Amino acid sequence: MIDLYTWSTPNGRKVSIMLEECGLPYRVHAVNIGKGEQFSESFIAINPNSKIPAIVDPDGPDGRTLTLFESGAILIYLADKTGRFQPQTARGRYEALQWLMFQMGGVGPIFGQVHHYLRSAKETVPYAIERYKTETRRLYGVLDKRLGETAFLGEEYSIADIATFPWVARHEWHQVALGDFPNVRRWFDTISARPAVARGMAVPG
Ligand SMILES: N[C@@H](CCC(=O)N[C@@H](CS)C(=O)NCC(=O)O)C(=O)O
Repeated sequence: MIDLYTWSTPNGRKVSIMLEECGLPYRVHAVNIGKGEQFSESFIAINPNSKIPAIVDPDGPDGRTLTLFESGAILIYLADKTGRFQPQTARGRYEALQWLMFQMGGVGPIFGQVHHYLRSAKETVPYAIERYKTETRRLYGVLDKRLGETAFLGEEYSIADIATFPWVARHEWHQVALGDFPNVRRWFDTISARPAVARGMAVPG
């Protein structure tokens, strides 16, 4: 059984959604990042970067245990392990990976900065709020254009959508009205209706 180290955040929920979608059995270990549990010696042994999510799969490549951090790497690993949620053609696979990396390098870090400056910063920093909110809306525009051309970010529902969904689910946190981006709204509603997504979004309980 896979051990999942996670917390109630978008990066953690990417992995619980994927595990639910794949029907893989897993055990949840809640790492309370508000209390600093990510800095414990036992967790640093799993992720030297002190961030959730991470997994330990006793049935890794060659039948040996695999310990993995970085949500994008975990999603690719689980897609390779199961042969699911990534297109089977080389072209389709690279296209899905492109949108997965767009999430990892753009959506996650930028939306995260808006959340920080609007909800957690010890002082109000108008320049930072403006900068990251503007970039967030620009990224929504990119998503909306793509989703106006295709049903999902890749050519089919894939790890690219699974990575992006939990961040868009926090649209109220980054003060984006989904009605302004109708293609993102349609995509969001479609994915929200998947039972595995609802279960993954409820982790850790
Ligand atoms: N690039 C990493 C980011 C992971 C990340 O930022 N995790 C956050 C929660 S969403 C965390 O553990 N924060 C605790 C901290 O920064 O101390 C990934 O995608 O796995």
